[in-house]
Amino acid sequence: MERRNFVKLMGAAGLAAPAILASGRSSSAQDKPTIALIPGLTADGFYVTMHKGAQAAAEAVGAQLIYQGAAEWNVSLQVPILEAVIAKKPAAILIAPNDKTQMIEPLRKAHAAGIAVVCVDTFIGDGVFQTGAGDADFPIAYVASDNVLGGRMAARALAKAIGEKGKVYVSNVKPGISTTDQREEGFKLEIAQHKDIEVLETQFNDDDANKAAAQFQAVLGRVPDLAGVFGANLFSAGGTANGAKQAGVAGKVKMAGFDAPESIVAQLKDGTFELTIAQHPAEIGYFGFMSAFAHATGNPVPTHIGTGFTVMTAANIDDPNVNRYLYKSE
Ligand code: T6T
Repeated sequence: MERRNFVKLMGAAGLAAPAILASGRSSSAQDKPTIALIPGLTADGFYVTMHKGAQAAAEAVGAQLIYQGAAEWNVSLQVPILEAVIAKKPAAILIAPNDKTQMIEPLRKAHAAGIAVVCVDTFIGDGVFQTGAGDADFPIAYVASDNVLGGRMAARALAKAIGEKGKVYVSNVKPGISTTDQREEGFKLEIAQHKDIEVLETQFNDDDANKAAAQFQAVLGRVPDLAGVFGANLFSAGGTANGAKQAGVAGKVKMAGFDAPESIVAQLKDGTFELTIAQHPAEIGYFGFMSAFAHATGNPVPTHIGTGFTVMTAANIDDPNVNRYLYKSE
């Protein structure tokens, strides 16, 4: 690392002789970059937990974090928030874009204003950045779970739970969201290896758990021998589980979930879910913030950081090494 960058990083991190830097300038809070985090939406334990990870990183290096988001998953609500954040001129913006195509132009404005963009959780374009190819490769990094793999993991578990045969469907948010598109892709790629399982048409719920519940009941009405469902995110899984409970088939129609709100504990124990795939949103927030901070202090960063999963089942949910990955609700 160049000495100039090292001194900057150490100064910003509060690790160097704090009062006076080599230049004689005093180190103060104003020297430290301000970094913003814009979640996919605020009312979601996944992003509440990501915020905590980003806050921990900000405190570790003594930098400022701005957190601002919309209450719903909706591009037309996320764009004005992005614009308001750009006006504050942070050094970098971490964002979970609500749509992989529609958020490209709004984010290009941040890039044009000299603000580094880091995609966390969801991406724009194809999620491969800094290659010089395509029109959406300007973000400096993408920090997220491997969502295709997550979909495959859910498919394998669901296939086993239904005895390798029968009809299943995916309850999903809406097309155009990188994460949930990739989960569905991974799910279908894996199920294609299980010849006696039929995947029915995907049900899109707009991130509305009530809609996911109603859709479950409508599908069950048409397909009484429905064997299983993959709920591709927190609201899809939670809503579908409620639908199954109301229809009296919780535990009979097998369910694989994605995400880990606190309510999942009881639903694993009572058999509503076979498993859920917990992401590690605090890691995403922490490493997203650190990537932005490193860049803002003149240091190179990897263009992609993959974070992990924890598979939660009734058998392991009481293990503290597992339930520490439950999402925080506030
Ligand atoms: O599954 C997460 C996130 O990864 C996805 O992009 C959107 O939905 C969640 O926030 C859960 O509600």
